Amino acid sequence: MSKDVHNLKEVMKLGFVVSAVLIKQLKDGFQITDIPAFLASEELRAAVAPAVEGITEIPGEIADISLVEGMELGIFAVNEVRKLIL
Ligand SMILES: [Ca+2]
Ligand SMILES: [Ca+2]
Repeated sequence: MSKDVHNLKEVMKLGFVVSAVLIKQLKDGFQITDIPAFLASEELRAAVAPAVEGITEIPGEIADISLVEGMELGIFAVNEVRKLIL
């Protein structure tokens, strides 16, 4: 059975969550309190564990990525970017 891309997706998700939390905190400029607020972010905390778990399988996932999986990741990325912008 071919590997899926869920570990890759979870790492991408973490990247998008980090961006979203940073944007939220830095929208009104940088204050020192942004750092603890960033670290305390529930959304960020929820995204870290799945991203770290199985991270070593990502090269294998990338190596046997299928067309459908590529499209799935593309759609996922577009949706996440849209969330960042809107
Ligand atoms: Ca994972
Ligand atoms: Ca701020």
